[in-house]
Amino acid sequence: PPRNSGTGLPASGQPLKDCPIPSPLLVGPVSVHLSSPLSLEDIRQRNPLVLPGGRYRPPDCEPHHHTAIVVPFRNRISHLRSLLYHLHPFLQRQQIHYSIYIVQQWGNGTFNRAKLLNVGVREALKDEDWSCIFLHDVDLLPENDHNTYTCHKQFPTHLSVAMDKFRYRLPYPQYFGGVSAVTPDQYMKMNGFPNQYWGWGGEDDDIAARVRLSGMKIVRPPVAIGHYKMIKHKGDKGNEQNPRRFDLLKKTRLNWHSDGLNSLTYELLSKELEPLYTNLTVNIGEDP
Ligand code: UDH
Repeated sequence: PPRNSGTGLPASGQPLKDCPIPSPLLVGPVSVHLSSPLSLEDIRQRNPLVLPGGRYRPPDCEPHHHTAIVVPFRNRISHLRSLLYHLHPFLQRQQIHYSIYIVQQWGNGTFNRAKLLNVGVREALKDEDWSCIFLHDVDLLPENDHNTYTCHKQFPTHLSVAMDKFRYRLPYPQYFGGVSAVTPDQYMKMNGFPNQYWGWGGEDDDIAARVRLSGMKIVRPPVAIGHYKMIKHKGDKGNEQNPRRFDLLKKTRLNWHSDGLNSLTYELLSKELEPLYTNLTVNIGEDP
């Protein structure tokens, strides 16, 4: 039933029943095809219940989870189409309340994934009291909807434990890249993510180190469930390997208190509620 936006109740006036756990809509493993992704308009038509900004709430039950998906982004429009095509139905089958945020780095300066993630978390929390924030690369497509996009109460979660690129195994024990999730409390506890990693590499290992240094650990779904397909691509212009990453990683222990959420500065250039996602365009400055 349609909701009455003033009261949060359905138009019938009756409060909704809690969504069942697990969701009866789950199908388990799905095959992900990457032939030509549909146009954004086609994807919108296939997802009629998604509201502007890429928001969704299950229409007939009260969700237990409120998840913001934050995607660092620049110049990957075909990957974005594939992600939206795949992720909207996937999340709706999980019966969660969610919204998708694309955090787009403005300009041609060196890419900075972790800083964009910091911006996305901060901006998403201005919209809603999200219980969980997903940090999601644009080129990773989940292959099993039992991999729920929800957070562990105590500890940060790493979801992309079995990527086809790494022959469906964890590449190394501390790996935290690809798709991971934190609650706002966990994010605060680790002082967010580093702002100083310009270019490819290292920032995900820094984030994993922060988890440990702030007294937490990483939790993961079973390998059989955490399957992801990565869309093949070449290295991006403006995201060359960062030669400083090894030196930076040696200093995480010293720097994590002073570099992160508490030192984040940026200029939000625009925020647009597109039909399938919220687009944040941001000036995060340049590698000094
Ligand atoms: N990203 C962009 N645009 C860029 C760079 C990165 O959107 O120009 C985002 C995107 O969400 C991507 C994520 O940052 O999924 C991580 O970047 P990545 O895909 O480059 O990292 P990954 O380790 O890729 O997944 C490594 C393959 C590069 C091939 C190098 C060949 N030597």
